[in-house]
Amino acid sequence: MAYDFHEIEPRWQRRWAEQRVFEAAEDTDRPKFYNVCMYPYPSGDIHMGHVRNYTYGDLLTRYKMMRGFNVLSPMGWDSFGLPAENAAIKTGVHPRIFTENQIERMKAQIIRLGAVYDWRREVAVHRPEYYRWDQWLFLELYERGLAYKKNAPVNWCPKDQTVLANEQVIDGLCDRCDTPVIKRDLDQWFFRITEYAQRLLDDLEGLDWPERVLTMQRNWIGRSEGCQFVMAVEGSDLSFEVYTTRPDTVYGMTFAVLAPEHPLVESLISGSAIEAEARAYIERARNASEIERMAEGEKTGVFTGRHAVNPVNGRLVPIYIADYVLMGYGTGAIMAVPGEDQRDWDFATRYGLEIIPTVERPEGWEGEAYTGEGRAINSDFLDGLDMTAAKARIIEWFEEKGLGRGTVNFRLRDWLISRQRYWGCPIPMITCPTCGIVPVPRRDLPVIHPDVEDYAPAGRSPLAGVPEFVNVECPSCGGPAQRETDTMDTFVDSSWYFLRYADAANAEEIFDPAKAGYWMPIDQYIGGVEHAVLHLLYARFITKFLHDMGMVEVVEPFARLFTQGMIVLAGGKMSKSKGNVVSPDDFYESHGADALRLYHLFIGPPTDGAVWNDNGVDGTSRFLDRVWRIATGEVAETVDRDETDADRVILAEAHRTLQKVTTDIDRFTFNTAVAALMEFSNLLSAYLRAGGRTATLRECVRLLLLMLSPMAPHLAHELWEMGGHQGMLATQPWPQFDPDLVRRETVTMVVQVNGRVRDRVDVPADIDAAEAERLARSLDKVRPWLETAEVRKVISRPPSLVNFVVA
Ligand code: ANZ
Ligand code: ZN
Repeated sequence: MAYDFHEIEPRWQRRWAEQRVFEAAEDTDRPKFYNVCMYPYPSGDIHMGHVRNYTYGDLLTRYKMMRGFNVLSPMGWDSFGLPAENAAIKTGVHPRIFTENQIERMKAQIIRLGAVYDWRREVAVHRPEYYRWDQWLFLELYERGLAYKKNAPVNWCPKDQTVLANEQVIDGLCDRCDTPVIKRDLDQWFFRITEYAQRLLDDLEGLDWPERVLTMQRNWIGRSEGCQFVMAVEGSDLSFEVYTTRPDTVYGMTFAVLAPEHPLVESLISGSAIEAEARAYIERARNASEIERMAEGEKTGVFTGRHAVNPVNGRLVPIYIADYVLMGYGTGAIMAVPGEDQRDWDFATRYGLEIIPTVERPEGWEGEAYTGEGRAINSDFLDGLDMTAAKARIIEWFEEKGLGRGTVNFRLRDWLISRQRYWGCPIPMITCPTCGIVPVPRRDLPVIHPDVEDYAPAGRSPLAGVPEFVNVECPSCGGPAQRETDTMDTFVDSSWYFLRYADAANAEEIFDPAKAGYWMPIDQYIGGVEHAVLHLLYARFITKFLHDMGMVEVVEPFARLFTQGMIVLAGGKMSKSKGNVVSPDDFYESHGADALRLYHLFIGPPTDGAVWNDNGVDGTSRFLDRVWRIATGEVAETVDRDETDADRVILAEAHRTLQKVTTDIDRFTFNTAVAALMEFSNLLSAYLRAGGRTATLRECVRLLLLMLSPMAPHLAHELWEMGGHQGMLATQPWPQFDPDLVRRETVTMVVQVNGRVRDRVDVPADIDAAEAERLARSLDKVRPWLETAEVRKVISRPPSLVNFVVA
């Protein structure tokens, strides 16, 4: 009987669903395990990147369940966003209908993979029963001063006609359509994430996350300690504050720089001789991206004709306007120290400004700014102090004089959340000519999208074109007022969806804190590294906010994070927009879901990227065929007889494989676990062909199926049932290996120095030469002989002898 995955796979998928094997409830008898794969955008088709992700997640769900955990693994849809809206512009199909269709298709593909979820908890963020809680969250943030509106220059994509977050601008281009991004002034809503900057930094400490991701988060938050002090503009009562991380270099200041957007600039240039030149420069700077402005190399600027006073020595320094200083960071103004800052150096050399070194250089240092450590020079009372001492001393001086103070700065900016789009969560705010900005009362939530005629953006949200939506009564005075027509960034939706899973059907509350309290934190979060900064940071922020509200106990949502490597094809990331998607559907037909899953597990270390190869699935498919033939007795007949050495050897191999597979799964090296199973199935075939014993085969197959259960669940379940085992495989306990069987035979190895025996040690019979030498060198009775002499030669004859020839 052949292995008929066409029939077997859908049948088991139905049984898992019907018997509700993977539906989870709070249960205090077993330890909980909350397992989440980052929810997908419903593009309509899953591709191999998704398959990799869900295969890992599903393996873990099944494995942890067998290990006795109460596992929750839910799934949902990040279903707001541009593609549905763009499709609506093109085809006229309502984004809701378009999106629901995509979800249906994708869900079927995920189920067909054999990935199991508690579907009762499914969330889709475009449904009003979900996004009303986005709106609720917005109101909570607003009432605590953490959501605010301000006019700000924003990144604007002229093609998509929408605002982009800084993170969505890649090298000056829109990350969706590659159009050059320009700057525009708009009234925008922000979330005050900067309020949480220090906590977002501190709490990274206890997380079991890839070091790379932790570093990216730290850099994004960008904490620096420095000093802020006031500089007076000569011949006026104007002044400005500068921020520096190197106050110890203040005697080396030879000019000062204001960002082109700095509020003081207007009064400095207005009516001056350089006004026209300065205005042209400022306009150019405004449209340059921050990345361009921060780029290394050539710096440009305009001299204002005015001077500022260095507070430490009264020296006058010229004030420039230059775009390498950004308004959104520090105070938007700097003291420039070309001796120790490379950007200032570049600028000073270009404009012929003086350079005064204030840190002692190493011998022979020439050219360029010196950014290293050293004693202060040319710095009056700081001279001779090292950098740390000089910083402390000068900050003290500023504070005593009341001219400045030590400060902490963060690179992190507030989160710009408004989008001029239709297919997002409407912001629940109303503007009244008399009362100003008024929140929509909670009883009126959700604010639902009206249907619109025209989705094409025109620099404002399509919602602005629907008078019945826009014109409302002011909730406060009853007069005519207008709704906010912007919608929220989709990162708002994804900043708390994992909390909603805990209580997805709740119509009274965002979630029941007791239920979230049981499941949180997420014990394993799995996703792509492309979300390393934004999604994770926003979700951490909102979790902390909900914690402060008393809604969740934990302060961090994701205790452990795994970021999988990317599947690439023809040199590029697999994605729908690039048109290089390999769909799993064809493989479900040709090889079955189990073979596809196994190939994803086998393709390489999960952290590494992998190049997709259509033929790879043939290999894992052949392996599954072999397992089928072994288990169904097609390889060779077995007999009932007493146990022989050969039987004991294969059983020991089964236990060694079990030990390896267990540790490999625990440390996320699934590829080597699959390799071990393949190796074992080869040994088992050979054993059978040489004449196998029935009871031994049965035990070996039992272990093999238990191990395969999380990896190739359909085939394993079918064979388990055919073998007459009790209960469904998924609910069996994970087997324990027998340490006595696993232990390999040991041999006594002799260690000699110049042919004289110095020690004897028991080693595994299959020890290799390098390991034997390493072990020999480490022995207490051998080490002294090697320390005092030079080892000329090592003769390593594992497992019996190592001889060191010394002189
Ligand atoms: C003088 C100085 C001397 C500086 C020196 C550095 C080295 P981090 O560490 O990233 O916080 N800076 C301050 N505000 C700026 C702005 N809005 N745009 C561009 N640059 C700005 O960087 C802080 C340093 O970056 C500050 O310290 C300032 O230059 C510059 F040897 O002041 B420094
Ligand atoms: Zn009003």
